Amino acid sequence: MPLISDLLFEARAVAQSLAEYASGPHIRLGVTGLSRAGKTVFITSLIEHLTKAADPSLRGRRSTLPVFRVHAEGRLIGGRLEPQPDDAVPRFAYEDHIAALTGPQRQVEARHWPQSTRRVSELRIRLDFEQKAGLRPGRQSLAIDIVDYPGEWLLDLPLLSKSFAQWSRETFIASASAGRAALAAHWRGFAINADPRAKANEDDARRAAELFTAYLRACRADEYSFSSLPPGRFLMPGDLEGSPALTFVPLAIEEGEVYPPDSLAAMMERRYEAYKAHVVKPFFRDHFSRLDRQIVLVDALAALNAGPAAMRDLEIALTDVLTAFRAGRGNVLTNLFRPKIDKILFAATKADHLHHTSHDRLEAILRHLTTRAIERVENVGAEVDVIALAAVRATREAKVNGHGGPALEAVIGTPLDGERIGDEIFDGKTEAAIFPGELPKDPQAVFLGEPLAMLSDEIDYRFVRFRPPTPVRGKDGKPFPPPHIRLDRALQFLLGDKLI
Ligand SMILES: Nc1nc2c(ncn2[C@@H]2O[C@H](COP(=O)(O)OP(=O)(O)OP(=O)(O)O)[C@@H](O)[C@H]2O)c(=O)[nH]1
Ligand SMILES: [Mg+2]
Repeated sequence: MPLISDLLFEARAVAQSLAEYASGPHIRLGVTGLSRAGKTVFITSLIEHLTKAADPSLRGRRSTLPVFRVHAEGRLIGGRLEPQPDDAVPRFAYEDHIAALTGPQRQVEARHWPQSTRRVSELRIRLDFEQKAGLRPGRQSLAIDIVDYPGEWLLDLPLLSKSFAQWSRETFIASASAGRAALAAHWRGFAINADPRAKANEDDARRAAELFTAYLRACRADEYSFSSLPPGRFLMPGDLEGSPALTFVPLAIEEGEVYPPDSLAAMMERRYEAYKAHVVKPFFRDHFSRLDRQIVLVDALAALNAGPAAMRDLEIALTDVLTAFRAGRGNVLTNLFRPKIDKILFAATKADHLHHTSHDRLEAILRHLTTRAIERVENVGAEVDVIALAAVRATREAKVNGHGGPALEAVIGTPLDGERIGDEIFDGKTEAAIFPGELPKDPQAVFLGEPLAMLSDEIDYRFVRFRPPTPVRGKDGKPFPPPHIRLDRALQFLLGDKLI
């Protein structure tokens, strides 16, 4: 039987749809990805390009979105921000983020990447455009609601169909894998000694949750870069920071066994079920179910750098993500929400760390991952594509003479303060030529053998983080939209068919 809260949601959803219908054509675009994947930078750059693409003061510059047809065909009249329709959701802080990326005028040294974000946010942009001749001619407009939400929350969906015992068992098995066992040792040591039948005690529960969260956090660190680490709120708590809703851990219990109501096992199970009912479900119902299009940003370079175990884990995470998109199409969640997403783009971000000769290879690696994930999920029910992009290009390319050897393909940028290669430590002010090395031709190679850093004998793979590019400003001091790689292709896939 549907819950009253679900019925209320239905009623609200109908009212919302009517309101949206009244405001003309619109689309809800979800932007997600695990922490640091590049969501904030992507949305900021996208808005910067869409609001300035047709700006008359920037006319005369070569189009920076040649593959985005509505713009390339000269039909884009303009893009402007509008108040978003959801008063209860924080607004995406676009102005703060673009100010961070460019820095104040004449203070280019102040430019920096935007702050990490921790919760859902939203922004509406309206595009005015000329319809294509032959169709209903004349001016048209499309409202695009962009929703930024943590990918960690998406990976919680499989929990809804798992009992506490089943989730516990799977979490223990995953934590015993070769890549994770050492990171899990502390928590497992504690968990093995915890008696599920013992009387529940809040101090023990809190201590166990701290150890479990420390294990998840260690798995996420750069050198391991694991992706599949539910429950999502343990790493990305949003509004639940410090809340007792996050004080539960998996326990070594038997499926079907009954534990006394005041036992540790019963308390943990209650909290696990509460997490599903009061955290996971509302997120899917209130945010996810309303999306029309989705881009999933993936920091594939971080996983490549960390090695095959991280790549295999990324594949599991992508499979779970795809399962979420398919949800409602004939499984337990049918009553909860019906996703309407008809296009999903998986995007490997930060492609500017690589020379362009490797961009297609990065795309091929992500395609390989998603194809395998799609095979497992079967029938995603949406068109899926894959891209390698840089929303903000922080490097340029050059050939640099090797010492006596052939010229090497390098990328040039300003490494962040404190980044290092070997003994060299960068100061955040000086440009450097970095030889990123080539990605392997065969995408399968990255799932086997050594971390990418060891794949190439001739050049070792080098990965440093760069500062944002120095902004170029027009005569009026306004910064031009930042350089990018394939952002226009992403826009065409996600929005192109709504702008003809
Ligand atoms: N070179 C380069 N670096 C990027 C790009 N996009 C993101 N980054 C780097 O990745 C970091 C994280 O980007 P964000 O956009 O903040 O990532 P996020 O997914 O919003 O991260 P959270 O808010 O922490 O979940 C930035 O601080 C940059 O260092 C890009 O296009 N090029
Ligand atoms: Mg962010």
